[in-house]
Amino acid sequence: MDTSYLTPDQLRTLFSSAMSDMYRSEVPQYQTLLDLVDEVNQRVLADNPTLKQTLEQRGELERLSLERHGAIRVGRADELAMLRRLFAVMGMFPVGYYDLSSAGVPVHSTAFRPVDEDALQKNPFRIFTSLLRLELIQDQALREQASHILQQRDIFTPALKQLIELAEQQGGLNAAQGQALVTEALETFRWHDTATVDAATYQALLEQHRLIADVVCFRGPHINHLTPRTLDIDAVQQRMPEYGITPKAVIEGPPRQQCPVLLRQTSFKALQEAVRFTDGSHGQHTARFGEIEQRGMALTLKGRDLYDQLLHSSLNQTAGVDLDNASHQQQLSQIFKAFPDQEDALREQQLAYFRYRLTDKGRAAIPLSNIPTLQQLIDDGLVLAEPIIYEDFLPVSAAGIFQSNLGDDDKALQAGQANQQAFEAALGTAVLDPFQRYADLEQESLQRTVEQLAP
Ligand code: OOG
Ligand code: NI
Repeated sequence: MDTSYLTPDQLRTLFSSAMSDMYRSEVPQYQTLLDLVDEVNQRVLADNPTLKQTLEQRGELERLSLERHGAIRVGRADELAMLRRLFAVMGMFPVGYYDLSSAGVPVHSTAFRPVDEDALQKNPFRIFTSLLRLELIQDQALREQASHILQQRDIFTPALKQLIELAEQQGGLNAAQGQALVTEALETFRWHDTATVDAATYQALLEQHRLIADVVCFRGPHINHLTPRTLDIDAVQQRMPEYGITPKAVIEGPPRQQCPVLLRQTSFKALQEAVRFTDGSHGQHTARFGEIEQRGMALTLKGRDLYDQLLHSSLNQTAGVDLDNASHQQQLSQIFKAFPDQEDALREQQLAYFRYRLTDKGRAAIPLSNIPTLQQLIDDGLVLAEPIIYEDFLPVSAAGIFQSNLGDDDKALQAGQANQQAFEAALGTAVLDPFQRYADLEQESLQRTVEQLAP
């Protein structure tokens, strides 16, 4: 018997590529999006030899076309808890709490993702995972009905649950078991074109909120999008129509900057797909789409506060106005003039996180008996500060992605309250604090660098 275990990174890579294959065949337009992203990425690389070289050195070139994240929505606490166990086997852990109810979307969420730098480097695949908040359904009878429907289903195959337990007991899975885990996991995330309810029930839930119908009326939490990385999100947004793809109205997140920060995202609008109800009637369901992302620097709490403040003043200025993307970006750029756009300034004002390392000159200077200030080390060219990439999500952007894919006619539910405690109780553990992760990374790199200089 094979007793050598696959690493969680290997399992995650098997999983993400199997999900990608499945989604491409389920949603052909997603393949079209991948083709467009690839064309734009190749053009950016051809125009930017320095960027190409940097990506090559970091080993990122061959991973460029791999998906960076996907998203699912579940309806029950125990479903979320089992997902936590499944994703842990693949080296993905819950980071961050996202309250979408403040934007009228009746879910709260976390991102299951690799945490260590090394694991992120190998494969950063994440799953943005939302839990429906049934308590936000006002109609009591409908709330109870939704809960009852959800109780009837089991989104995990018996074999999957056994393999998760086996992995936990053994501390890993061999190649055959790992392959089986991935195959079984796909059963959870695949699309079902038959609903578990009749057309009238579907309609009633849809009218409460489209998301509720999406979560409650199907046998499983179909993957609702996958998201590759683009090197030029503005170009992809602009060119989608050429490829017969309808983009959402605006790119979410910060405007284009010299020093990109956080996360910019856009998607194509969810497709209308044929579904069959238990009464034999046919209908259409809108849930699945494709998305792209471009990541920048991770911001400190102070930087994030400034980002949130500027974003909200932009949202307030344009409330009730339907801006196209070009006008939106222009307006956003205007407001973001207040956001420093130089690495030095971002570092000196402690707005972003950095990773420190010795330069060649720094290594040649070892041992240094008198260690000057960090700024001096940087000014003298002994130490290099590189931005740390943001690996998480943004609640306002996520709400924008949700909303644009639920149909424009959708009413927001009454805004609810964040309830991280209830989410963590369902999950069975606390979520990790993303800010703490970046702060630790920065601190560790600084300490390592200084120790190297003065051994
Ligand atoms: C998740 C939407 C959020 C993102 O990238 O911010 C998201 C969903 O629609 O289920 O994926
Ligand atoms: Ni997404």
